[in-house]
Amino acid sequence: MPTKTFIARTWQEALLMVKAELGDGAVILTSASRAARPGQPEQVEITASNELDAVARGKPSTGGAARQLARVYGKTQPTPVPTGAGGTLERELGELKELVRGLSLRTDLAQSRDFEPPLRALAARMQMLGFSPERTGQVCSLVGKAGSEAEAMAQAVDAVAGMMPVGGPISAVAAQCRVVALVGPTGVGKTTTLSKLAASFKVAAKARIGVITVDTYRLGATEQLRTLAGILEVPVRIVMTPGEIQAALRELRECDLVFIDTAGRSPKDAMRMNELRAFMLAAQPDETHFVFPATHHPRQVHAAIEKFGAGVGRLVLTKLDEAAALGPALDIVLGAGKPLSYITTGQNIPGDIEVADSHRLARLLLGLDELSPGPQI
Ligand SMILES: Nc1nc2c(ncn2[C@@H]2O[C@H](COP(=O)(O)OP(=O)(O)OP(=O)(O)O)[C@@H](O)[C@H]2O)c(=O)[nH]1
Ligand SMILES: [Mg+2]
Repeated sequence: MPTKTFIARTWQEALLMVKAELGDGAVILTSASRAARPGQPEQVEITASNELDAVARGKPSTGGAARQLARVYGKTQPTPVPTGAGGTLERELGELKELVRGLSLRTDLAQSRDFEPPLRALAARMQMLGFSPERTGQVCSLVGKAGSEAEAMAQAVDAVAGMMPVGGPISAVAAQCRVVALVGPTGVGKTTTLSKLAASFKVAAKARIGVITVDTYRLGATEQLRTLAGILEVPVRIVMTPGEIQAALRELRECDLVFIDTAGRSPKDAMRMNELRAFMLAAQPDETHFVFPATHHPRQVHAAIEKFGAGVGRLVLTKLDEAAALGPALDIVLGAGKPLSYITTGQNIPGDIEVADSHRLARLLLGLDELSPGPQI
């Protein structure tokens, strides 16, 4: 089916019609509201297609709209309308509300005389990629006069890159025993990221690496690091109490870099958070990186990072490969209020990690770059 237009009384109704007829992979191409005629209710109109999915999967396309997008952006990677597959009704409703907010913003853009067609197309594109209405508006206002959609897109890359704070990689100085801690909520990828970093610095930079783990709570947590340490031949110290951490650091003082792996903590668990703070106070790391996944909702990041304390200097954004849409990553980074050090893009050790680069990230978020293979660290 090339494209289909749905007319309804409300955005929610229209979106439900899109989903029912075109399925979860539907992509909204245009939207508009029609002024009510005397005695008749106002109507909204959405034109959507489920064909862009085929383009994204590399299947040949026959329809005009998909080809048009592919032509305009060179590489087309549209994101399906988020529908919260497998989620609760509440979550689906929440996502629908966000979609409606996004559509309202697009309608505003479409109705504003200040916005030319290239800018309106950019706004539609950003909505498809999951950018929040606020960021879409912000980026569109930063894009100047654009003669074409491709030009608007190029300016949008610069605008998103300019908004994306990056703080550079870990600085390893030979014989300075730099201590780097990774903290964050449970299961976000701390140990995996630490393993990638330890392996990269050991192999590529020939740095002397040491590892300390204070994660003795989870069954098998220390095994994860012991296995890695065995393969890489790096010393590992397991620390049970904050009092032991200085002794472990003294033992590893010949290393160029000492990584500290911490237990995942729910920011809501005050007792465990205090324990973690006591470990960090005793360790006094030179760098503390907060690990957070691109799969979590941006609204969770701010409260989480605040609970982990003022010592957090940089953000590691993990699991970009698992995120349904990458647009929200901009809100995660801005919500965290910390510059990015690394992004991770898969489970492979040490391959799936990159030093955060604002232009690469902007191109990823805007669907112009592929996740892999990324630049090696
Ligand atoms: N797809 C994907 N999976 C990842 C990535 N990073 C980590 N993972 C996976 O996420 C899961 C949890 O990773 P861990 O490194 O154990 O997470 P953690 O934060 O140390 O977990 P806790 O110590 O239990 O708090 C594992 O299955 C990892 O392989 C990534 O960038 N992409
Ligand atoms: Mg862990």
